[in-house]
Amino acid sequence: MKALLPLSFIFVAIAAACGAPATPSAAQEMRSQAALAVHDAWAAPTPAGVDVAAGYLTISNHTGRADRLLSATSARAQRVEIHEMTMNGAVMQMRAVARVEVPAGRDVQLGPGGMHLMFFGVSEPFAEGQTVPVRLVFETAGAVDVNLPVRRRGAPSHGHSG
Ligand SMILES: [Cu+2]
Repeated sequence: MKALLPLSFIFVAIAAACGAPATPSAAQEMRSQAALAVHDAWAAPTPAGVDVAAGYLTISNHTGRADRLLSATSARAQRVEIHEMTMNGAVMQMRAVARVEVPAGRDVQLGPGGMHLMFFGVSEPFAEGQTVPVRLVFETAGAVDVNLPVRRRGAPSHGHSG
């Protein structure tokens, strides 16, 4: 993703120089259609003394083929797991999943009450206003780096006992 940035700047610079509105060019449009996009990413702030945190994001698969999210890592945590909330009777439980299927042409949401990223070994609490860097590793797309802004949500965040 980072390697694409200079090209974007050039497009914007050219558009600005020509007095044209800075809309995506056809070339950019094609490129984004052939990529895996991550958006609506965020992480919940963590209270002091809590060393686990949850992160959320949506993956849009604009490629023509299915992909899989295999793992995630972050410099802000010792490890990151992909979790899923499930109902066991009336009790909501969480379990780690080995992968997340991302079908072609579909959006897969990791959101509160469903799948999420779980950060373990968070030494410095996630504070509002910070961004948490996360590297997602997909089977086909490879590594995708995203930044999760830390912000609050209306609903209570779920806890973790261990
Ligand atoms: Cu969890």
